[in-house]
Amino acid sequence: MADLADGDKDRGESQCRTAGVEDAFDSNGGSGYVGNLNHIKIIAGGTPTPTPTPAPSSWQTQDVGSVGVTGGASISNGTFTVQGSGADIWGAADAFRYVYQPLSGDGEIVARVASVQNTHQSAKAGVMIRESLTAGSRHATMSVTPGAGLEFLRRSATGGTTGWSGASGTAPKWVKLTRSGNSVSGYASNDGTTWTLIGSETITMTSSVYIGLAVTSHNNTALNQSTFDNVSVRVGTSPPSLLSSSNYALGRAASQSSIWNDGQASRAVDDFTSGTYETNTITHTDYEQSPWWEVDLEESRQISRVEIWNRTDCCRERLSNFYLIASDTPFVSNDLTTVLNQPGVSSYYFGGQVGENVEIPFELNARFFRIQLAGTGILSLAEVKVFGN
Ligand SMILES: [Ca+2]
Repeated sequence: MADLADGDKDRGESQCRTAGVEDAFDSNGGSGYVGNLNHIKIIAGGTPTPTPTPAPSSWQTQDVGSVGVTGGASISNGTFTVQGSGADIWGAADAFRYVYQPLSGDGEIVARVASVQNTHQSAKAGVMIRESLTAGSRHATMSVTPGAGLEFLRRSATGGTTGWSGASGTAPKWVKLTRSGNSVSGYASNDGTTWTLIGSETITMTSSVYIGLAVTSHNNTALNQSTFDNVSVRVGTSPPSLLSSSNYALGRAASQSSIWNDGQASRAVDDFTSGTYETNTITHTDYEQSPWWEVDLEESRQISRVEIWNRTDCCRERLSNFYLIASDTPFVSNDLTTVLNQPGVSSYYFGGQVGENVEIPFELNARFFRIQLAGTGILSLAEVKVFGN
């Protein structure tokens, strides 16, 4: 277990961090990549490397408002453990522990609140989008309490009162916040797939905000220790129908060895599985030696299977005899043999031809996924979906 990067640079806690991973942190706001910590000990099929590529965002943590006890946070195997004091997230000023990263513009955070310690029936563990790190900041929070149900909380004016929408429920519970323009919505779910809207509010925050996890004990003399898993942050706008998907590849940055006839790589992560090329949702490379397509999940994920959807209006045979390749570090070459021999790379060879689609069991932790033909040809993919458990 390792401490999260601490947003309070003055406290000098770096000596407490687990030996061997402190290089992963940069409390000066530079190249931290806490979200990639799993990577250090879980790499399938090769030699673990201690120097992973930095993820695009890093987590930081600090107390917000007048807390009675200094809080903390850590991450282990994808589980965030957050300790927070504070009277509440309520009224005109909040007091809690925040684990956050910057967000510019639209975005979304999803987490499963695995447990909420019962320091008070109205203690809170949830996801938060917040304009600033001051106590009276505008914010929206979707939280789970030990005895007061699920709460969508929001403060629309700096230093103003807190609005509330509620529903029944206890941990474990999935929670989600989406920001689209000035609209912020809070959702809850039992399974991370089917979501119920708890509340929505127009909150005019600056474009640059913070997005993350919040815990308050509702007892300012105690720390509340609560846990979260399945934490993910999406930056940018996606149609609501896409937001509840557990497909880690959806909307992520994709690339390929070449592009023919507007068959760009992003078409394989647009959630549309149509096999008809004219629907503009299928990729297409040139005819070339071992063409490839790949996607960056933005952080290392625990993966259980990959679904690959084929073009079906013609040319099904093109998607045959290929490798599915995974890595925690970027692929270094166009050359298939070089990539298969890259340290830390795992691969699955699919001999034969894909019909409409194929599901490949692929249990490992990885961030980058590539599909590469073994021979010369054209690579076309209708869709690629990467799922966890
Ligand atoms: Ca598609």
